[in-house]
Amino acid sequence: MTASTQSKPGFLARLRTRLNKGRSWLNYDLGDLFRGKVDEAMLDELEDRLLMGDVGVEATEEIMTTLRVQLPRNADGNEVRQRLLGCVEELLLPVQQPLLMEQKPFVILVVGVNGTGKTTTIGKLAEQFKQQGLSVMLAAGDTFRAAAVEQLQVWAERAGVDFMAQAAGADPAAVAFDAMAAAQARQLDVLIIDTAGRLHSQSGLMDELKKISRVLTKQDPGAPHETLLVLDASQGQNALTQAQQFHDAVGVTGLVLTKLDGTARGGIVLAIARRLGLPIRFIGIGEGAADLAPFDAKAFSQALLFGASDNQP
Ligand SMILES: Nc1nc2c(ncn2[C@@H]2O[C@H](COP(=O)(O)OP(=O)(O)O)[C@@H](O)[C@H]2O)c(=O)[nH]1
Ligand SMILES: [Mg+2]
Repeated sequence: MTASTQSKPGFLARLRTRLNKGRSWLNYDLGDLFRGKVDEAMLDELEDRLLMGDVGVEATEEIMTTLRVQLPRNADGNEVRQRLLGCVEELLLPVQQPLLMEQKPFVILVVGVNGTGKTTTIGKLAEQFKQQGLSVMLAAGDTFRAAAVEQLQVWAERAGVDFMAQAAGADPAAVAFDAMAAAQARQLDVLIIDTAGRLHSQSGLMDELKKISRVLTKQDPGAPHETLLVLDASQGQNALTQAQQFHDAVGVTGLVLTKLDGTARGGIVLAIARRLGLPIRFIGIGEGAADLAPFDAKAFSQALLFGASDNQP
């Protein structure tokens, strides 16, 4: 059982128009460069613009080294653009690893800072999994904010999936324990557990997430099968810092990058891929249930460099 099929054509069209707010990164930031002469100065300028586009030092260096080696003498702007697309694809392909859900129930623990889109992503996944014929339960592990429980319940009802919650202020590990027991008893396919993004202290939050994880492992040695970190791509370098903190504390196994429709800096995805090397499972490009899809490295590279323009290779 795979988490989802390839992204649908409608999603790709929306990705192209929404990524970097409809103006492709290339046309917006790099376009004029490729109309001029290709020389050292031009390549230096390209390097600067990649850095300004949040691509990060490591990914930029890798791209520029490859470009300089590959570019033939007398290359024109179009040639540079094509090679750049190849470099971007090469950087992103290793992190294109769809979620495989082979255990039952397959337990997904969703973590991340407040407001990055955890609850919304869980709701979208619930709808999509349900449409694929899977049985799903959502567990309200964010007991810190009362509204968080209701928000998740609305998604569960809309998707028509099982829902498990306790009173606000309850121990999230107890919620996870009960949900796991119920999902096992009902022989459900997938259990997705929401968590808080902020507590009184950062170390308190990490301890709580570790405790939830331990409780699940006691019930099923393989669980959680996926610890999914949700990052808001519009937060740029901050997203990278968060990823490092969560990964060190709880051992992230996959990423969701949200709000790619709300940033002019889609280049952060390259920095994340290069720096963390963690699988990017899904990307989010809006608030609706259909605005989430498995990460497709080639489609994403095309959208990043060419946007909605007709000028595609
Ligand atoms: N534009 C956009 N908004 C999103 C996306 N994902 C989530 N949101 C919005 O971000 C806000 C915070 O989301 P929420 O799921 O409550 O975040 P949480 O605190 O991590 O659970 C909500 O208003 C969501 O609708 C996305 O991919 N694009
Ligand atoms: Mg939430």
